[in-house]
Amino acid sequence: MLGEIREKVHSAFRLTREDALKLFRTDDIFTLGELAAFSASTHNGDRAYYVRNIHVNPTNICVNRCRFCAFSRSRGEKGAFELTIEQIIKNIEEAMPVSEAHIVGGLHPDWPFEHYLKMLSAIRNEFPELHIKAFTATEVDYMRRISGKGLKEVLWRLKEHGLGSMPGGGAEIFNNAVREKLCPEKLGSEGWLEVTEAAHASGIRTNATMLYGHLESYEDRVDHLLKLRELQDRTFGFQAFIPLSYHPMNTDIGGEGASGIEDLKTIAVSRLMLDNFPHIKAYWVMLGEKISQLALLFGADDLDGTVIDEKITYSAGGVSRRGITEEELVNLIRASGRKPVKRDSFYEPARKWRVKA
Ligand code: V47
Repeated sequence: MLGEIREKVHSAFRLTREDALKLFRTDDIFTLGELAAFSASTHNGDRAYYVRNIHVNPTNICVNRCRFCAFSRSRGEKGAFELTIEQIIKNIEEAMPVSEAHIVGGLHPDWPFEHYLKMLSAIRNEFPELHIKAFTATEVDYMRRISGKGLKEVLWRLKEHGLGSMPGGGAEIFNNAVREKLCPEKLGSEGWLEVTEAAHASGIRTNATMLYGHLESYEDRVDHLLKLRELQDRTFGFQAFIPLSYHPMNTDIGGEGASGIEDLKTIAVSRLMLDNFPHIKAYWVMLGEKISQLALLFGADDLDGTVIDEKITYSAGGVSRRGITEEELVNLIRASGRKPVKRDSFYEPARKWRVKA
């Protein structure tokens, strides 16, 4: 049944919407995995990447109330927190040696644009060699609104103050009818794509995500992938795509979340459809270590990294540990038959780097 698709994959022909739907609907998970693994090998050989990183969530106070999010709080609500810049620096200091800080948080009602710039400058001054991957397209759009500045200027100022690249969050699912049910106040899909395209035009590389396993259909997932593929054809600014497996606990929409088979299928179809994306990431915090390891045989080539203290997944019932050692990541990768490569934030093999004395 997948014979025609196999031929296309082996001759590097672009897959269509119908192909993607067929792949999502197949029960032949082994053939799907084999095709995705073949595709991954054409992009990355037998390499599987990881990075020494820390995730920092500066605040969970957010003006939006996304119905899939168990992390956000209103100002003054029980469990609300906001880190000072000094606390952020201390958290990074304690995590050293890491080469990357991944920073995303809520849309704080009181922080001015200058606060984000100060945060970046302070981190850059303290850790000159650290790569700062910060702020989703949703946060950047919020900065544009609170500052009254143009998108280009916001991006330029972030870059000037130390932003190295942007993570892929906030994309959720692009179908606006589903998005309206999930996160009515959030930046719409056109806005997310606009900010991302502007970031690429400003020389800022980004990732892209897709939240799946909630109210969306296979058609919605395919549509999401096609929109990303189209944008990447124009900009080539995306580095990695990360399918995010929805965690239902403590959320308004509830539900069950995706099964392990759905997780593997989504990784595999993403690898096959996003032929212009260099990397597909299996984010172990959301998938769990075991499914992430299997994902390396289903088209993924990156496990993210040591992570340390991410709070978004844990708020929604994530059961993976709060961090993983480099040795454990290497062992997970080796046991899958892939070759572990410690990378920097642009997927170059990590070089030795110094911690400020
Ligand atoms: O945008 C929120 C998702 C995202 C839930 O770019 C949830 O390298 C599952 O984007 N269940 C933030 N997901 C995380 C993110 C990310 C993670 C790792 C690597 C990168 C990267 C980006 O988390 C949000 C949203 O889509 N999220 N709540 C939940 N209940």
